[in-house]
Formats: sequence, structure tokens, C-alpha cells
Amino acid sequence: MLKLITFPAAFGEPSASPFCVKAMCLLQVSGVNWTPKYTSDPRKTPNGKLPILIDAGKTIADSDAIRDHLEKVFKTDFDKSLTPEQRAISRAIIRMVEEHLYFALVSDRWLNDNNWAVIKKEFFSEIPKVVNGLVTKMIRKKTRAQMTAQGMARHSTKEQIARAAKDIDAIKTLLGDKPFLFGDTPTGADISVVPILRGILKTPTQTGLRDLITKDQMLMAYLDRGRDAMYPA
Ligand SMILES: N[C@@H](CCC(=O)N[C@@H](CS)C(=O)NCC(=O)O)C(=O)O
Repeated sequence: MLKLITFPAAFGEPSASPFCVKAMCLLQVSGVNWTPKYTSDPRKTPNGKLPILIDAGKTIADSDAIRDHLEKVFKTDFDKSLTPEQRAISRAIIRMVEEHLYFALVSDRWLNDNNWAVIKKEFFSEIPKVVNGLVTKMIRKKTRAQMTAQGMARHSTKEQIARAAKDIDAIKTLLGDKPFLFGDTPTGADISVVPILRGILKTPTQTGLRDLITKDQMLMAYLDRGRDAMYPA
């Protein structure tokens, strides 16, 4: 049985982390037997991040590597219905959401003061009260430094939302009136896009970033469809 090391559920999503939700969807869609193991501490993992897949004692770190593993070992082709050109577009979409839009979500969750109050309670309530304030302040500081190094936090909130809107518009254009990005069934791109957009949607504070999704009924319907088709039961 494959074991997925993942952050716990949050805000009605099966994990607080869109990358962990993506890994869950990869496992679901490939039809393998798997079980989750929850942790909130990724510090000792190979990349200091989650998710991680354990397969017969072998550790596979990073959701992209998990996808490669499922494709190689279990012969799952997540893009089997796609042409070479569509596969190339899919790869570009995945990089756009995972290496850009995701950071707008992180910034919205961690650096927006209204959201931070909610996040702090949802993610860190089990840290003892006496040290909770200090520890969460340090974690937030580290996240701010990472977001500055990555670049997103160098933009104003308005600029971040404008940047995210361009990505979301590209997704909407590709989706059109199809059920999924490339047709009637979900492919690898949906498996990356849906958890990140749902992560934005389900973070409970109303923000300019979240509004980009809630004001669009087609996108909202797509996110429900994606959850129903790919998420663990
Ligand atoms: N490229 C990685 C990204 C994973 C990632 O960023 N995970 C975040 C949660 S969404 C994490 O573990 N963060 C913990 C930390 O940075 O301390 C993947 O696809 O798995």
C-alpha cells in the first residue's frame, strides 16, 4: 500500500496544501491503493516540504516526482487523450499555476492580516498557548522572507491580484465551456489547477484574490466538477 505523507485537512479541503491535494488526486486518478499519513512538520523531509510518497520503502518527494513515479511504475498516463501540442500547453499551464499563481495564494493566506488571523487558528492551534504567539510570528516571518525571495511579496496587493487575474483568465480561456481543460475528462493540468484554485476559494476570508473565483460561475462549476471527479471520497 502506498503511503502519502501530507499536511492535514483544512477549510473543507482534504489538505491545507494544494500540492498535497494534487498528490491525492494523482493517486486517486491512477487507481492505486494508498493511504494518507498526516503531519504538520515537513522539516525532516528531503526537500523540507510536503507531499511525500512512500512506495515499498522508497521515498518520492515533490508532487511532480510523484506524478513521474505513477507514470513510470504504474503506467498511468494522466494525459493519454492529449495530442503532443496539448501536452505542451498542459506543461506550461502547470508551471504557471504551481510556480506563479500558487504564490499569490500563499501571499494572500499568510501576509494578508485578515487571513492570517484565520490561518493562525486553523494551522497552529495545537502549539501550546504560552509559545503560540512567538512561534507563529517566527513562522510568518520566515514565510514573508521566502515570498520576498521568490518575488511575489515585492508587489503590492493590487499588483498581486492583477498578476493572478491574468493566470486565471488564461485558465478560463482554455476551459471555455468544456467540462475540463482539455475535454470531457480530467487530465494532469486539471489535477494541478483545481487544488490551487480551490485553495484560494476555500480560504474563508473574502479577499480580492478570492473574488476572482467567486464572481465567475463557470469557474465555480469547474471547481466542483474537479473535486467530484478527482478528490478522494
Ligand atoms: N514543488 C513542490 C512544492 C511543495 C510545497 O511547496 N509544499 C508546501 C506546502 S503547499 C510546504 O511543504 N511548505 C512547507 C515549508 O515551506 O516549510 C511539490 O510540487 O510538491
